[in-house]
Amino acid sequence: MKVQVCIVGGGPSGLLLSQLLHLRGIETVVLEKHGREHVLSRIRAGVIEHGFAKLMREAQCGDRMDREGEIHEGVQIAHDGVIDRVDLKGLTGGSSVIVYGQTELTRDLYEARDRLGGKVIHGAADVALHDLESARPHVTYRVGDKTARIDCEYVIGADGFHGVSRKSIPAGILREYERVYPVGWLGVLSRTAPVSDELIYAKHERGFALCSLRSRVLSRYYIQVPISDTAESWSDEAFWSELTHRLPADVAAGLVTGPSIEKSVAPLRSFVAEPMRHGRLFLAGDAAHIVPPTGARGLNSAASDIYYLYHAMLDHYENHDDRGLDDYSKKALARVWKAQRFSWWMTMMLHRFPDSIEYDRKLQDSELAYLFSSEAALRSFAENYVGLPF
Ligand code: RFL
Ligand code: PHB
Repeated sequence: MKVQVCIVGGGPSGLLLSQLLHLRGIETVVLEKHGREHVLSRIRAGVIEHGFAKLMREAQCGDRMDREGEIHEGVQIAHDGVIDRVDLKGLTGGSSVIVYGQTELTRDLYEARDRLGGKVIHGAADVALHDLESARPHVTYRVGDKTARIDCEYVIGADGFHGVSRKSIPAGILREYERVYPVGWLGVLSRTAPVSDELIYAKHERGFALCSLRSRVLSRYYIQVPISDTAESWSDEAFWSELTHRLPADVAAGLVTGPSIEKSVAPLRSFVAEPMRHGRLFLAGDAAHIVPPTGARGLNSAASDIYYLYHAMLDHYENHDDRGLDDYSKKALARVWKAQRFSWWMTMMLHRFPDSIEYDRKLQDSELAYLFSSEAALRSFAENYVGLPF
């Protein structure tokens, strides 16, 4: 098979780029290791920036998001028995975030790919990238016992943190920066009314907790757990009991509990790989960088990569101008590192780390005290949370 752009990974990054390029007449194929239902069963992000939402509309995938997504004009932080609110709208001159699940967004992208007859190959095993430093790279893969080859002009590595694309860049060229946190998030999805209209991030001496939602009848809650814990080691009852402990009493009193529909533990990690380009390979999204979920930046950072890459590809194919491709890594990384900083900062401020000393905990208190006593600090928080400009 011959195609202009071969995209490895059928998560949100890969699908969005494929859809955008297709609409401009640039041919793509997406190679996805898993089946569609598997991809759609991963419960992940819930908070979307307006820049990302705009890109979804440009990809003709925004209708359901605009109908069913909830606009959130503020977020709340519970600490020391009080709840403080960050007025995102007021502090940013009118901006906000959209609460719309990654599962739904990915479903919308798959349906859009179906409508246009986009090529997405599921169950692609043993994906390998070849001749990335030449003008004619190719990708090989296997489905069942059949192997196949795709000749292309560009390869996009959108295959997440555990994918093959980043590992195809020679070790002497790639630099990796990483911080692993000694805690995880246990997440529960339940068909219950959310405890609050707005997200509540809670700092507590027993550990961090987050109250989020997917709709008026679907809640998403998280609690910080030791990294060695598994979802199976937590019964629903134990989860609800621990969450109740970590929320202010008046919030906990309104908590509606119910059976978990999904329960999983996510490790907390900050990671950046540089550069994001090697020859004809361009990395995007979690393949190149990940953040702890505390600042809700992961998927949004993936979206900004796609924005830069999409425009760079358009300039190449429509205007024979390669400056966007040449600048991609530098431009994407500049924004990526800002999301890293914000996610790290929010994570450090709100979690209870097993190795923390009293001094660290006093600093956490003073971070919060400063945040809610300074309009400049609140404005900075809000500006980062709604998403820095692309
Ligand atoms: P994905 O979603 O990991 O998709 C990569 C796809 O590539 C496939 N793949 C391969 N395909 C072919 N060959 C191979 N060798 C392959 N290896 C892997 C995989 O099967 C998969 O389908 O990466 P992508 O598209 O870059 O998207 C990134 C986002 O998924 C991620 O950043 C977010 O989920 C992070 N995140 C959040 N981000 C936000 O912006 N806001 C949030 O509120 C938010 N909450 C979260 C989150 C992530 C979480 N977890 C579980 C890590 C909450 C959680 C709990
Ligand atoms: C979620 O709803 O899954 C969610 C929301 C905000 C975060 C992380 C996850 O910071």
